[in-house]
Formats: sequence, C-alpha cells, structure tokens
Amino acid sequence: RNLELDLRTAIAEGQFTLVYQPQVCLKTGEWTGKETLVRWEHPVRGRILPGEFIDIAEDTGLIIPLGEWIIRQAIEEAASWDEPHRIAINLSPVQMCNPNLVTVLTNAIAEAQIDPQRVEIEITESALMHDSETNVELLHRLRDLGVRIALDDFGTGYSSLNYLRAFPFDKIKIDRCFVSEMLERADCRAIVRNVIMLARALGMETTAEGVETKEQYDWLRRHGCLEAQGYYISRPLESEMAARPAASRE
Ligand code: G
Ligand code: G
Ligand code: MN
Ligand code: NA
Repeated sequence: RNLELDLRTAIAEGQFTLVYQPQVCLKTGEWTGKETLVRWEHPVRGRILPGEFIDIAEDTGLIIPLGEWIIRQAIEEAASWDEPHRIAINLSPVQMCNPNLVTVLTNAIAEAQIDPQRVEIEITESALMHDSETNVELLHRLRDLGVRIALDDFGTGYSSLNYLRAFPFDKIKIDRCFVSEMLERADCRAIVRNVIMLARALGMETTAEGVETKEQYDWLRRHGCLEAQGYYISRPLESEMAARPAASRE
C-alpha cells in the first residue's frame, strides 16, 4: 500500500515519463506509428514499469488523473514530432467510465492542433466485457472525434468474436503470446494466420505485437499482416529519440 501513497505524490509532482514503441508497415518497412508506454520515475526506486502500478492506479481511481495526463502529454509530444506518425494510446477499462474522457481527448487534440486521424486509442477486450452497450456507444463517440480505435491484446480475453461484431475496429493487435511461439507451434501459427484473414475480411488492419526475430517478421509479412511491433523493430524509444527522423537516429 506504500506504492499507493507514492502514486498520489507521483501524480501531484509529475514523476511520469512516456516512451514510444515504433510500429512498422510490413510492406514498405517504414514506421507508421508509435505506441505510448508510461514509465514512473520513482525518486527512490528508480524507473518502475506499468505492470507494477497500473493495477493499483485502476483500483484507487488514480488512473483517471494519470490517464488524462498521458493523453494530453502523448498528443502534445506527437504533435511536435518531425514525422507525422500515428500516436497509439492505451486506455484502461476504468478510464472508459470517466464521463470526461471525450472532453479530455477533444481538448487535447484541439490544443495540439493534431490531425485526429493520427490518434489511435487502444482498448482491450476486458474493457468491453463489463457494460458493453455503454462502452460501444463510447467507442462510437470517440470515432466521431475522428480518432482510430484498435483492439489490443486480441485473443487473450473472452468471446472476442462478439466484440468484432459489436464495433468496427480500425485495427486488431495480435497478442505477443501468439507471435512469440508462432514459429515453434502449429497451433499459434494457425491462430495468427486466421486472425489476419478474419481482420482482412472485416476490413480491419492488423498489428502483430512482440516481434523479436527476423524469422517472425518475414513470416508475418508473407502472411499478409499489415504492421509489426516488437524488439526486432525497436525497443520503446525515449521521447527525444522518438521525435527525430529515422535517418538521424543511428
Ligand atoms: O510498458 P510495458 O511495456 O511494460 O507495458 C506493460 C503493460 O502496461 C502493457 O500491457 C500496456 O498495455 C500497459 N500500459 C503501458 N502504458 C500504459 C498507459 O499509458 N496506460 C495504460 N492504461 N496502460 C499502459
Ligand atoms: O500490453 P501491451 O501490449 O500494450 O504492452 C506492450 C508491452 O510489451 C510493453 O511492456 C513493451 O515493453 C513490451 N514489449 C514490446 N515489444 C516486445 C517484444 O518484442 N518482446 C517482449 N517480450 N516484450 C515486448
Ligand atoms: Mn497496447
Ligand atoms: Na498489447
């Protein structure tokens, strides 16, 4: 519970930073977007990964102010990048219950003067599970703002196919757990291949997560996956690195 107290202080004092993991188009090899990942720069413990504090932030409601900061900060930073890559932002299911969410996003987009099509919201299946009608309505309101909506960690929640029918996502993110074992296991390969085909049939894009090897990258490209993200392409980049064009980065 110490971490909870620290988390309140951290939000008040702004101890968070954002890093950005590139996503590459498998056809052209060019970076098309970057996923925002939050880091806590704890004054004593050093850098803490979200796996250690997002749960606490959700349980305490602190994810609301933290999430609002992430939205504003990520959009502001992305607006200043040299290249107009998409900016993907993870949304906690708890944030979807925040009545201010649409306003926060609208204002952030207006203030940064960013093309809303550059903003992509990542939601997980669990976000749709609880109160799916309200949440589907929220997704439509977000879509009306002009932002894109991605379904994150696809295949790891419940009754995924029903969600695909409930809302026309722009993109499906194929979870790392399938990608990492894809080349060793025929069942994972079958799942990835069929998610790619399903997404295409539904008019949705696909991003494979957790791509760590050239072999995985090549396999995904051959099987028509649109984008890839993972250590093989790039680790998450510090903000100032994310801002620079690829050519000046090495
Ligand atoms: O950053 P890392 O690679 O450790 O991410 C671990 C998990 O934390 C991921 O599943 C990701 O969805 C989640 N996460 C990272 N950044 C954010 C964020 O800004 N908001 C929310 N809600 N979750 C995040
Ligand atoms: O839950 P979500 O997929 O949004 O978060 C991505 C998480 O996966 C982050 O913690 C990120 O650092 C991590 N990650 C990104 N690329 C790779 C990868 O290629 N391999 C592994 N093992 N983890 C990755
Ligand atoms: Mn994500
Ligand atoms: Na994910």
